[in-house]
Amino acid sequence: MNELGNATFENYVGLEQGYSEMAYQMVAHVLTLGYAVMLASLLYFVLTLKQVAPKYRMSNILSVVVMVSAFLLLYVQAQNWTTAFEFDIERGKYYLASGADLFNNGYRYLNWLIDVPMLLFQILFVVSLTKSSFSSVRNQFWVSGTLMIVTGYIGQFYEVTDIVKFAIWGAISTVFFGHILWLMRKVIREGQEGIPADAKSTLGAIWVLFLISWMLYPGAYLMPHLLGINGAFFNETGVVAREITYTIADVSSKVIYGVLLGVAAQQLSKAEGYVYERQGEEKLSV
Ligand code: RET
Repeated sequence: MNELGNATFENYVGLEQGYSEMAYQMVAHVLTLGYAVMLASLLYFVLTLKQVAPKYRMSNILSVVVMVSAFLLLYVQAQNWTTAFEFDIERGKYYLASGADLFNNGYRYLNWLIDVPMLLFQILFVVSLTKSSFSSVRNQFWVSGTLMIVTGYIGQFYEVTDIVKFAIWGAISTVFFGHILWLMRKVIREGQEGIPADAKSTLGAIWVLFLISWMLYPGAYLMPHLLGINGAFFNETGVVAREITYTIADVSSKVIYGVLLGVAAQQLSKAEGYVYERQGEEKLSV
């Protein structure tokens, strides 16, 4: 078993058990869906830029940055899957291809390194902080976001070979994650003060979405051991479950989050007298 070294469990499954047609294709398809959604949403965020007052537009711009980086890295992640395994006609399943790169979710982690700070900064352009300082919150988001990902990235290499290191790096990462959740809740609470009811409830929905979608990532990290260490998920079902979880998490934490922030920004813009439908009409009425 040791010849795979620090490879992640997808490779061990591909070496010994192999992937059925259904499992292999489900992963290939869900990875493709992931990057297709990012490209489509890129257009959405560009086209809705002017629907909000100028001071809120940075939120859309950051969504555009997130979409471009996610599209590229998820595309490479999908290619990594299809080249790492090949169909063996004798055995009727997909096995680890010889001579190709092994599969690793690392492209995702690298994508988060860009996207996590962007997603965290993004909300700061929509809410108005009453007590906290913008630059202090921004720096804390950046430091904890980066450290959470780097420590998790190191940990995921040990998911098969050294469960203790896997757990320790995962635990360190979780400390930074806890800090991010605490800070985000504070930012949203402050942002809800003194704004119209509709924008307030949109921010409430953003908090719930944030909490659920970000929790899915540690769930995917733990996936091979979620039903016992090297247990009932250490197989193709666990691999499919991991990629589906990542894709749901990505679409929720990047796209739906960005759309909801845009809705909040529209509600705030309207309350401040910015009416998108009337843009250009002023010139006619003078
Ligand atoms: C890791 C390692 C195990 C422990 C924890 C993790 C948290 C990851 C998170 C990632 C969020 C990513 C997002 C990406 C969007 O582009 C690193 C899996 C707590 C919360 C939002």
